[in-house]
Amino acid sequence: MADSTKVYRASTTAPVNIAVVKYWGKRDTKLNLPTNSSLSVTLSQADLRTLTTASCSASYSDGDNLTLNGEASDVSGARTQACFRELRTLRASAELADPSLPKLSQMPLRIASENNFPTAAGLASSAAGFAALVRAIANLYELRESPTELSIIARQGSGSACRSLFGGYVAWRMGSLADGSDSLAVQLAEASHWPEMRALILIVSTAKKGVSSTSGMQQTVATSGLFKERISAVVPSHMDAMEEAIDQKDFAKFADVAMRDSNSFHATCADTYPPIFYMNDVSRAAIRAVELVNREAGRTVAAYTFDAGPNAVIYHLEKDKDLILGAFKSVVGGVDGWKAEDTEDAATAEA
Ligand code: 2P0
Repeated sequence: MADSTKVYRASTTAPVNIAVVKYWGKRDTKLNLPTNSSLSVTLSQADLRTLTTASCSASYSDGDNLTLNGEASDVSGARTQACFRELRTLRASAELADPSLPKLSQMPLRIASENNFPTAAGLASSAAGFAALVRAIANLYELRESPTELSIIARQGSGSACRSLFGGYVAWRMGSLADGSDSLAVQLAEASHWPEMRALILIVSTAKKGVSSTSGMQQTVATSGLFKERISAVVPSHMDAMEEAIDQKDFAKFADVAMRDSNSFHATCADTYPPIFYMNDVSRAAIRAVELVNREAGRTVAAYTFDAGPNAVIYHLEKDKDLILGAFKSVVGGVDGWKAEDTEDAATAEA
């Protein structure tokens, strides 16, 4: 007889990823199906990651529950429910195939998640959060699905989460099917392919963003003319060029595409009606600092990218670290409102 007090448990971590070709726009809001493919670099788990423990037991009498950094969080949201449902369905079919397996799919789940960085920092916490949630439950259920198959589930939690199932360089292929079964993440290269890659994260503001990504991108889809050009021509060419740059470890090309894609994304935000502004004066000072350090070096040593907020991520190679840190101390350090910076090794995370 099954032991009704037994607690089954599994833990995992998932890294933060920062897109260098950005996801912005959904063709299906329920399944988080995007209007374009995207590409990210995963940050080192030593610096930025979510640690999640999933457990289940027939003795849990209070239903499914979730804590984030020690505080109770809502599990009733459609996104969390979609992840639970899909993972339970996979476990239930394994239990059907092998009746000796304990019926974990029928037990309440408890999920405890902790970030090792401030959630308020405006970094992509939902990406690491949903990736860790999905992987922790998949481990608990001993599912055999690959990270790419699990990415289809994580995507339903938060679009960008599908890219955090892997370390290194990751593409989210937008797919074309209505059920989302081909909208998934694939690893393009391990972090070890280009171990010199680094990212410096400049925290401009820890304030919560004014317009959430989910609603911002829908406003852009509905109102921006520039957006049509972005998804039909700009992003497809950026995806090709970025994959080549990574394959060839060509930093100048990587930087050129990353900066152009960030600019293109923020231009479509400005072209949204009413316009959306994520960058502020300090963000723009960071862009000028990158331009200056590249000009003074006589080669491309740094690339900026900005997500749906004012914080800058500056990509550079290890050999140029002192140059980059120096540039940001002297050029941006004096700007009012500059809060703190976190140095960060990029792309050394292993999935
Ligand atoms: C990205 N961002 O590619 C882009 C760049 C923000 C700017 O993915 O609604 O939190 O959960 O699918 O994934 C932020 O959007 O949105 C995002 P949902 P998500 O990283």
